[in-house]
Amino acid sequence: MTTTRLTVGQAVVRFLAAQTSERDGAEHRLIEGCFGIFGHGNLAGLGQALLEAELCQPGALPYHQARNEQAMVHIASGFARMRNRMSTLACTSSVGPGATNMVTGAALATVNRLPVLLLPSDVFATRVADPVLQQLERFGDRDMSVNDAFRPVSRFFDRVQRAEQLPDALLGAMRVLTDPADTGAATICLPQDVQTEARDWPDELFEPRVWHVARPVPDPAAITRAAETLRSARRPLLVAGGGVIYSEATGALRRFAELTGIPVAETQAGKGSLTYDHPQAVGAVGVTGATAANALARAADVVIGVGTRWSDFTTASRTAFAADGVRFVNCNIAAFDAAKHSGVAVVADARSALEGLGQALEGWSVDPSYRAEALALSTAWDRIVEHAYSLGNAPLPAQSEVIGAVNAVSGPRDVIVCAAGSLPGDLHKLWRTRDPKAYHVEYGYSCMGYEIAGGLGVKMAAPDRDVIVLVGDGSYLMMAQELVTAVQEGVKVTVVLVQNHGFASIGSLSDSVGSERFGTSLRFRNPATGRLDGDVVPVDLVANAASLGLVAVRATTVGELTDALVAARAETGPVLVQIETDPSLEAPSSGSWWDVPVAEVSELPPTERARTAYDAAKAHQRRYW
Ligand SMILES: Cc1ncc(C[n+]2csc(CCOP(=O)(O)OP(=O)(O)O)c2C)c(N)n1
Ligand SMILES: [Mg+2]
Repeated sequence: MTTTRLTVGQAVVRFLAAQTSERDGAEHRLIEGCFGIFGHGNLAGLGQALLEAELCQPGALPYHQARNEQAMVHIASGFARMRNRMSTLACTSSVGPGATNMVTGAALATVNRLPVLLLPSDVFATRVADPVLQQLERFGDRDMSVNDAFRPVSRFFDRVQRAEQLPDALLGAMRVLTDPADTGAATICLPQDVQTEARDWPDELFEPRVWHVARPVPDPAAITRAAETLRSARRPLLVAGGGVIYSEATGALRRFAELTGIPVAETQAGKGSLTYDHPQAVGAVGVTGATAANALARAADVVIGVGTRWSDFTTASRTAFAADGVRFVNCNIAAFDAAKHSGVAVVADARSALEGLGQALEGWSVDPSYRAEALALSTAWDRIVEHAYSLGNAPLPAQSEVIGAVNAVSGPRDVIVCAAGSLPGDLHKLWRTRDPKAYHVEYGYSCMGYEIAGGLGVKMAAPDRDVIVLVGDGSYLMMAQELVTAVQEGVKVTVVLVQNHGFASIGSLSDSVGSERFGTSLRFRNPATGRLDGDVVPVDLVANAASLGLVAVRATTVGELTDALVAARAETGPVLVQIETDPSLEAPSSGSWWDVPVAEVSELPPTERARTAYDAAKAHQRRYW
C-alpha cells in the first residue's frame, strides 16, 4: 500500500477533487469548488491546502471568496439546485461566528433537499489552550461547541476529532450528498489543530470515485395500488413538485399527462415541470395558486403528488383538497414524503414512477369533458394573468406589471431567481415558465437574502444562461453584499430591485390578521407619536449598488424598466435596475387560505374581526388521515 503524507486539510482538498457523480451515464464533478472566508480556525489548515492546490494542482478545487458565510452556503444551494443536485460546492469557515453564520444556509439547503458540503472549523480537539478566541464554553458539557447547532439542520453531521476519522467522515458525507432521498447539508466540523496535523494516507483514498445516483424503480405492487386508485378517479389532479425537475422527469410527466389527460398543477419548486402553455398545465396550486389549479384541487377525488413534500403553501394549510373522501397517491424518492396524507405510497424516482404508472394505466384516460373543463379554467386564468401584466397603473406600476415586463423581455432559457416577500407568490401565480430550469424560487425556507447569493450560484452553475434576480427592498437590505462577489468574479447577474419601502408582503398579511401592518414599513420614528410612522426613510439602493461596482439604473416606468433590461444584455458585469411599485395593488387572488393563527383575545377591533374570520376559515381545514 502506497501512502502520501498530507495534512488533514490537504487530504480533504485532494479527496474532494477526485469525486464524481453519475446518473444516466453522464458524469459530473461532484464538488466543483470551495467558497471560504478565512480566520484563525481555517487559514492554516484548509486555507493552506486550497492555496497549495491552486499553485500546484490548478483546477483541482478552485477557491472562491465571499462576503458572508451564510451567503456562501446560499451560493452553493443555488448552484446545486441549478445542477439538479448532481454537483455542488463546498464552504469553509473559521470557528465561532463564521461557522454559525452558515447555520441558516444549512437549514435552507436541508429544507429544500439540496446537497451542500459545509466544513466549519472547530475549536482545538486537544483543548490545550482553551478557551480559544470565539470558543463558547458550556460548563458541564465539554464536548460541545457552537458547531453542534448544525446538527438539527444538517442531514449529515460529523466532527473529526482525530485525523484517522477523516475518511469515514468524507465518505459518509459524499453518500448523503448523492442520495436524493436523504440529501441536504452535509457538515464536517474540522477542529483547527486537526486540520493542520499530518498523516500518511493510503493513496487509494484519493483515487477517482464515482457516486452513482440511482433511479429507484417502484415496487410493482405499489404501482398496482396507485393505478387502481387512479382508474377509480373521475377528477384526478397531478401536483408536480421539485422532484420532477431534479429527476429530469419533465418529459416523462408530459407523456403521462398527455396519455391520461390528467391536469398538472405545480408547486413552487415544481414550477416549470410543464411549459405554462401546455394544454394540461393548470398552473400554480395552493396559497399562491392560480384559480384554475385551485378549482380543480377543490373538487379532485384523487390527487397524485410527484416529488412534492406537501408544504402548507401547496395544500393551502390542508384546505385545498376539499372533496369528501379525497385520496392521495404520492410518488416520491423519500419514503418520508411518500407516506404523507395517508397516500398510496410509491417510493421511487419521479421519472421511474411516472413511466411505471403510465404503463399500468395504458388505455385509461379521464373523461373528455374533464379535459375540456381544465382547459377552460386555465384559459380563463391566462386572461387574468394578461390583465395583471398590463394594468397601466400610474404613477407607480403594480408589481404584476413588473413581472409581465421581465417575462416579456427575458428569453425562454433565462433563469429568474427569488426567495422571499411578495414576489415569490406573485411569480408563482403569474410567471409564464418556458423551460424547466428557468424558474428558481427558493420557497422551502423562503429566506430573505437568498436572492442575490442564490442567483450568483445559479449563474456559476449555468454560465450559458442569463440570470435575473428579482428582489424586494427588504431582502436587498438583508443581504446584498454578494454583489461585490459577483463584481469580483465577473459573474453577470441582472438584479431587478422592487422598491416599495418595506415589507409589503408581511404588511398585507399583518393587515389580514388584524395586526395593522405593525412594523412592516421603513419609516422614521415620529417624535409626535413616538412610533415608527414618520416619513419614509429615503435609502438610495441604486447608489448603494453603484458604490459596490454595479451598473445601477433607476427605472420609473415599466417602459424604462424594459429599456434598462434590454440595455443590460450588453453588459458583461452585474447590473441592477430598481423600480418603485405601488404595494396597494396586489396580484389576482388565489381564492385560498393560509393558516396564520390570530390572537384569540384582543382589545383591538381589527384583531377581533380577523379572529372571527380565522375561526370560520379554520373550520374547513382537513386532516387527510
Ligand atoms: C431571513 C428572513 N427573515 C424574515 C422573514 C419574514 N419575511 C418574509 S417576507 C418579509 C419582507 C420582505 O420584504 P421585501 O423584500 O421588501 O419584499 P416585499 O414584501 O416588500 O415584497 C419578511 C420580513 C423571512 N422570510 N426571512
Ligand atoms: Mg419591499
